[in-house]
Amino acid sequence: MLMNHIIPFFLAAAGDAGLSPGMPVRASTFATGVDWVWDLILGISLLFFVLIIGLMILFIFQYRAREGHESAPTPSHNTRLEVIWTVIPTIIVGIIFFFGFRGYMDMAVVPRGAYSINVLAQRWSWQFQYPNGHVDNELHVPVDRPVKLVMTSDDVIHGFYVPAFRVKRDIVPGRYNTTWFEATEPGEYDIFCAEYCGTGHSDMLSKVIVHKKGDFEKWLSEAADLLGTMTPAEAGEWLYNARGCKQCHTIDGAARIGPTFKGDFGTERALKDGSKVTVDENYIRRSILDPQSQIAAGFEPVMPTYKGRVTDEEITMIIEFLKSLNPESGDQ
Ligand code: HEC
Ligand SMILES: [Cu+2]
Repeated sequence: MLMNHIIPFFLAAAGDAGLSPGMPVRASTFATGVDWVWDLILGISLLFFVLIIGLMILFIFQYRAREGHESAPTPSHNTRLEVIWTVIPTIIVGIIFFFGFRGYMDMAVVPRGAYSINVLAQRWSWQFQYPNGHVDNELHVPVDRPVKLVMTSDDVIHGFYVPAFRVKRDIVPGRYNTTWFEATEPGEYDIFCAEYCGTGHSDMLSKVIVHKKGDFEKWLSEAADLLGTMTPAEAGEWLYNARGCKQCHTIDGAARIGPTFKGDFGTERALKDGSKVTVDENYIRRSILDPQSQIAAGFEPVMPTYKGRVTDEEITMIIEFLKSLNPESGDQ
């Protein structure tokens, strides 16, 4: 009765915007339920706000000190009143708990047969790995199908947050956290990191792309051999963007968290321990696989290792891309 008639009735009455017109679009099966609890709590709060402030203002006038009015002795106890103001809030809190817990359980229990995607969060980018091995920095999903995310972090705590889906879950290093959703509207939606994770936190953005029926499979099979359709340097550039290198490095000459790659290849690099190396293929390879072994002077040792996360072929592509940023190196 409650589930099938009363709630839908109130939702319809509240209209699409609900009580809070500023809410993001609703693009997953969770959105309606979450908004309903939100509106319920907001509605109750508004009701009591108006009631309490209204009575307060009324009483200020009605019971103000006046000539010829003696104040009555204050009653010390009123059992009926105290029972009422204990029982009513308890019922209200119980109702809020009921809906909140129901929604929580819905979100916590992944339906059978959900499509599983691995998520790796690292300072300050996202990597989504699909069942066929393709790794992307954007999350592509099919519409109208439950999608399960198995998420872990490489460094600190991050938070996977898609407002349009009303989905938010912490990602903790050293363990897997899962969440799921079912997108209902094809389109593009924002992904934010919802856990302050350092300098680049506010840049830790990505997108969910919800594909129309049938388009997802097409995208996935094309994406799997995307790199094969490019020149090595182009593929390297794609990897540079997709693997999160650009969150710490630049290709325009400005130093960020790490050195810029503009004009870097073939030059001398001073290391923290006082020695010097030439930025060549082997140095780049070693920087990617074992970044702590040679720290560039003037920088902090914060680069994560990419061991096991990029193939030798991909490293070669990245090297080709970095080479192309210094035409003077004579290695073209
Ligand atoms: C969290 C930030 C961060 C990310 C992400 C990152 N790096 Fe780095 N990188 C650094 C820092 C800081 C240094 C300098 C300190 C050092 O040598 O470890 C560095 C150094 C390097 C160097 C040595 C450059 C030189 O001129 O000495 C190379 C090459 C490199 N990174 C490549 C990459 C590639 C390729 C990726 C992506 C696959 C990447 N980095 C991702 C922070 C990062
Ligand atoms: Cu983060």
